[in-house]
Amino acid sequence: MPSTPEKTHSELIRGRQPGRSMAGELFGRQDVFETDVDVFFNKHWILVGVTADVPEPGDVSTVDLGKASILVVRDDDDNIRAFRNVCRHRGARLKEAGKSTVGMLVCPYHQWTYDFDGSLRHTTHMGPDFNHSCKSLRPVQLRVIGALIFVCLSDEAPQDIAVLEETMSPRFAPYHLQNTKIAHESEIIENGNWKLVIENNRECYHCGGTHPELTASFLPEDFGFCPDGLSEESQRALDDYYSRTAAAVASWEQDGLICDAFEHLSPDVMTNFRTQRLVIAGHGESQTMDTKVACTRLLGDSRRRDLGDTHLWTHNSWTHVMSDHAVVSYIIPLAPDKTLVRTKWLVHADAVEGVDYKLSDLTEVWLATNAQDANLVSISHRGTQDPGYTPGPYSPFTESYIDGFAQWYSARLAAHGI
Ligand code: 3BY
Ligand code: FES
Ligand code: FE
Repeated sequence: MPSTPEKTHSELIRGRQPGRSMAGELFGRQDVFETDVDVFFNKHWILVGVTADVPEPGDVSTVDLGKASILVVRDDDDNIRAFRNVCRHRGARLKEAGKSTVGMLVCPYHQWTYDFDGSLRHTTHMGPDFNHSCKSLRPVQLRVIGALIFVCLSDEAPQDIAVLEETMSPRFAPYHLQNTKIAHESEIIENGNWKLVIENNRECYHCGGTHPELTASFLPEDFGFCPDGLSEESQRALDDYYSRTAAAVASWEQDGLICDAFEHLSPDVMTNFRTQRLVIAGHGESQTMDTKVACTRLLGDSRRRDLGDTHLWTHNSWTHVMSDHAVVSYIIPLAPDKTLVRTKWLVHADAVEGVDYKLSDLTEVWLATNAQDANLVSISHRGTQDPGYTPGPYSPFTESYIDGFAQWYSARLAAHGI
């Protein structure tokens, strides 16, 4: 019997019923994965690190992304630059993934030597007529927003990165995020498709049942839109949250701090993001187990500990900035069922471990949350690959951002001819 031909990527995505989850093939198929990487990671702006990855001139951070690899370098004038990690001689990788410090960028193969501005400074055996000037490293477009490093591998980088920059620069400014250091980093290879990682990050339907550490400090706003199932206790907690929010927003605005939600998520945008200053529960200071600051050396100049949580999510990252520390996570797709999640905890550059902060207090909430989410991503990936899976309905109250993500995903593929 002839087998039914496989659906195309386009048929799969456009066959999705509005309000329902995606077809399993969109998470599991190799061809879909390759197109996703090409469109969403090679043609859009992606977060690949923080300025504290390269704190001093000559520091290099190398990020591998599919077949591509990117060198992020701090030059002698403290500018951060990005280049393709490909030698202009015969193409060897200049640096392996990870961090290092160098005087110049020297190719390990035949020692072609590049300056931090990418220009080729030195070669041997190439003869007197060899023109060095046309063999600079290929630059990669880069924007530093707060401390976040975004790059775009495409020559036609989406222009609406300017919206992200204009929106986030003033929100991040009070925290002086470039004057931070990495107190801790973690890497998890999650056993699931990158879209499941992002979907999971865009809903907190699962938070109450999964994240006891996070929910000590985190009260998602969309919790309030659920019209059913709220116990008296939850309703009281919610009323309390709304009155706290109103009071906190009034006092933040008095201090000139930007609070309102800004969403750039519709299918016609290229750079997909959301931000808002969220109220922290309990003592209202930080995403810690006791909801107080984990680091007594605060970020920036403010002496206020109750600055809430300025969150930002993009299609490959999520960031939370509080008065005492920031947590930045970003994802790199590795395979249809494997996604690397890197997380960095930032504190004031002068903060001293054991004096100003205890590492376990700083990292406890998000280490636990990330591990819990990794498990959720794994069980959802495996379930969607089961022949028994059929797409199910999103909650209109707590999963609307996932439906929005699917619409944006579809529109961006269409814009690239898929
Ligand atoms: O679970 C997640 O990935 C995120 C963390 C905060 C709530 N949730 C949307
Ligand atoms: Fe780099 Fe030859 S490939 S110097
Ligand atoms: Fe979660």
